[in-house]
Amino acid sequence: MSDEKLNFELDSESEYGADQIQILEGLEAVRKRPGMYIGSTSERGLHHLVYEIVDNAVDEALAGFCSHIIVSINPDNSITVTDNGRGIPTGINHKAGLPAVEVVFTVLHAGGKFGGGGYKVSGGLHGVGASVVNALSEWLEVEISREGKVYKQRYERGKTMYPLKEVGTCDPEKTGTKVTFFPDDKIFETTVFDFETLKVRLRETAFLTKNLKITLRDHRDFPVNERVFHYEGGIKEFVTYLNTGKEALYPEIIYCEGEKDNVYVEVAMQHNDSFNDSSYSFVNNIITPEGGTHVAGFRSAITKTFNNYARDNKILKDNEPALTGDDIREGLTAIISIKIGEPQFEGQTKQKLGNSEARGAVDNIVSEQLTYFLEQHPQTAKAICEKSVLAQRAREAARKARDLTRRKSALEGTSLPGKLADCSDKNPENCEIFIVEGDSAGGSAKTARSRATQAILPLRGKILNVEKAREDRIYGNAEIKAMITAFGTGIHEDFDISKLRYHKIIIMTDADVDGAHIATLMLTFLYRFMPELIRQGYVYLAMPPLFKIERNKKVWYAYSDDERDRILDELGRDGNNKIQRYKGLGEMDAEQLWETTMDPEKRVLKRVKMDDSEMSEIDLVFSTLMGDKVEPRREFIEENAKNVTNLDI
Ligand code: 28G
Repeated sequence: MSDEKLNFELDSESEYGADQIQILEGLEAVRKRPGMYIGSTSERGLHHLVYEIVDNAVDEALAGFCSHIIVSINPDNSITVTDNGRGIPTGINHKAGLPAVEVVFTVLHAGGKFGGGGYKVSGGLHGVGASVVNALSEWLEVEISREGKVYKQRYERGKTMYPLKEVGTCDPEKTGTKVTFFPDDKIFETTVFDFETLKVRLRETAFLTKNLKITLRDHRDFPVNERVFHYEGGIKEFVTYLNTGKEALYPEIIYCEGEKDNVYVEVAMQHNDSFNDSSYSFVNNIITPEGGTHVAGFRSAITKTFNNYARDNKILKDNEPALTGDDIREGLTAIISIKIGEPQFEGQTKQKLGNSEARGAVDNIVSEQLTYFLEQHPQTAKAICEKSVLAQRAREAARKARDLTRRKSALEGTSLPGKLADCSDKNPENCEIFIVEGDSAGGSAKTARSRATQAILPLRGKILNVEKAREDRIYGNAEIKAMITAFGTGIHEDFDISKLRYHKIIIMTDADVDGAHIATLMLTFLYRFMPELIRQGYVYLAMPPLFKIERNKKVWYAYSDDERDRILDELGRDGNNKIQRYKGLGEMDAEQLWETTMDPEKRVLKRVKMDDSEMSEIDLVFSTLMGDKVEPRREFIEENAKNVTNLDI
């Protein structure tokens, strides 16, 4: 990062006053270009402020000194984070000539990777920490309990308001840090925190840090909304959680743990009866959707170990081909979590772990401990190997089916599906495709569309639930094939985003329960086969209106009950209003469909968003909603009924 010069470590020679100036310049740089430090100033960036502060408390937990973190959303939308760690040191740091705590909050990059004995193993998006949060807060207050005393300091937009002061005494046994901050509305697009967003991320953090208790409280609600996350089993419980709603193939969670070459490795896994690979990897508690050397080490270990076991125990005959990684990972839920002192990230997006010692460490630890586990649990070992052999055969059948469709499309001379009404513009950036439920709505949409930039793909009836089908059946499904060929990107390993033919993929279904179900089936398909489309924000839901209101030959459309009521209040609630409730897209003629749902100038689109930190949760949502088990689905819907955002993702 370009602000290296602001790191006081490099400036130990300079005098007190010069440091002060540098500090202000440092935090000013953060305020000038906040995106560089927290990714964005959107809702996502806002929530990152909380994670940065919580991560510091998690570091204190990983160092073995903190067992409980409380995160409170206050009535004014400020956030308070409390930990029961040692308390940030208050003594003067001689390099900076300031109390250590003031250094932590006002010097960019302070509390770096190797400060204060233990190394920083958790760490936020860019590992920048508390000073960035301080710079981007209208005000921030820190209170420290240490050695029987309570200390306090306040900052406004990063500027220290008064020297660290003693504000009271406390039981010397009681130590810890409390930070309250109020995000600056001059910086952020929104300063309203979302309970669900924090909930998902804090639950994940608790799973990844066994024995750490994290409490989340929302004081904007009465009574206070509280969730407590505390998992003695850590990532083992994470796997159990992700497998809710699926049938486990065997009772145990396979668990491997160890340290090699300064890489601390933890892996937990269990197979289920689905066909998906639900594996998630983390480096220093941060999810790595693009994987890297740690994931490579894991895959190499399980492929080797299961093949050896299957051969040694004659589950795989000498003349049969080896199981592939894909075969073994069918229906696998796994968490791969490593902690490493200096993670190096590579690739185009700098998100792929590059440290070669991580590959060796994970491979070694998993190979050794998994081999031992399989010897100790022959029934489970057999169940996994047999499932993998079935997967191998199905994959062979799928390959044949795929080859067949490739040849067939080559014969027909075009790869585009017949039902697709394509647009004429060939620049994907200008183009959008509407995936429309039902032939009649599809017909209206074809008439209504703007031919240059809008393509229509009508789908007949319900699409296949990919959560319950194996690859060979999926490739045989006409609706799914049509979507794959229309998008142009290919799927799985062949997926290439640069070949995407439309930069908006718009799912258009009826605004009722069936429509929502069909939209969920489509999203499930997209998430499992082309998650990158969702991650990069190309997928949208069309929002058809729920009501048409007519009065004196004038027309209004309402997209929710509230909006209908507001319009009626404004018009006056007398006998002159004609209200029509739309039951389906089919009830609108082409002109109405254009005006209400397709016209880029007037329509409402909802972008399907997926934050990296929500990936495992989204996996759970799909498998629970689309899976076989009724009870977890009912519980899930009950828990999330008040929270629509989670259901329509
Ligand atoms: C509540 C919200 C966020 C934290 C600690 C504890 C220590 C610490 C934090 O040290 C490194 C070392 C001295 C400057 C370390 C306490 C060693 C001994 C700590 C937090 C850099 C920082 N005693 N608890 N930092 N120092 N909790 N919670 O931030 O020189 S940060």
